Amino acid sequence: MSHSRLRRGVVLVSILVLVATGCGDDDSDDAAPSTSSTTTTTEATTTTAPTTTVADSTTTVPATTTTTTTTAAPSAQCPGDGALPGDAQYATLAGADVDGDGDVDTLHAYATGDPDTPNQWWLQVSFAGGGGSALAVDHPGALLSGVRANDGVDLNGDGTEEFFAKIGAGASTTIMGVFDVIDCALVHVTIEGTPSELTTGATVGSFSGFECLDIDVNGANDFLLVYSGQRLGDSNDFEVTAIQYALVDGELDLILADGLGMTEGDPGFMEFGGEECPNSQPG
Ligand SMILES: [Ca+2]
Ligand SMILES: [Ca+2]
Ligand SMILES: [Ca+2]
Repeated sequence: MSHSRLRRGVVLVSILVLVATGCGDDDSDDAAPSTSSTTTTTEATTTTAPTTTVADSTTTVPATTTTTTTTAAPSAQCPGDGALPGDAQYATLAGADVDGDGDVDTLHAYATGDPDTPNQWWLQVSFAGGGGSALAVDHPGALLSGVRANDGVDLNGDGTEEFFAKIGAGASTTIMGVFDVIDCALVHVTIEGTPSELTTGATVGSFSGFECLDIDVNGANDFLLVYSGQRLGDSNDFEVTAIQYALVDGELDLILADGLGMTEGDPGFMEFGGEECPNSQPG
């Protein structure tokens, strides 16, 4: 008896189990998937702002500044270097229109050699139109007295200026040279083939100097008059020599030489019809 109940019980239990499991299967089919689709829609907040690069119209380069002037540099008027050398000492400055073009050209006097003990003096012209020419001054007195150029003067009325320069000195006299420019070259004007050395000054027993002569009185110099006098003994008489020169092509050509005795204090003493040349005296 107890077995049948037990069996029945088992059957019931199994049925219940079957029912239970059957219902479980059905429920599992109906169960909706709880996985909610969390599709995180990424918002397009990263909208890159349009960088409107507006061209600044104020920075427009004017076209006129782009004209590249490629004009070639004008050639120098003369060859040579018109600049002072780097080792120039005691340099001084003057001016003369050596080519007569209306522009004043620059004159330099300077020394070279060891600092403070130069062994060579120079004269130099720097042309206003470019280029230059230098000339060594070899007068033995130059190293003691120094060299200095004066401003220009037209000695022969041809429209170009020559110039005097101090090239030496004695106890009571100064030695002046005459200088000219020929074909872009600075030259020491010669007298009978030797560089001109005009003495100016006076002692008790002598005097010397030079003047410019404008024979036809037209305002243009014609001749250079070089004079000197030596006292005759203890008298007041001087033996005077006066020589007229004409400047031609870098040479002072002899025109007239006079020797005449004059007495100090007499009318005409130290007067030879000319006038002191402009820019002729040692500065
Ligand atoms: Ca000139
Ligand atoms: Ca001249
Ligand atoms: Ca004249």
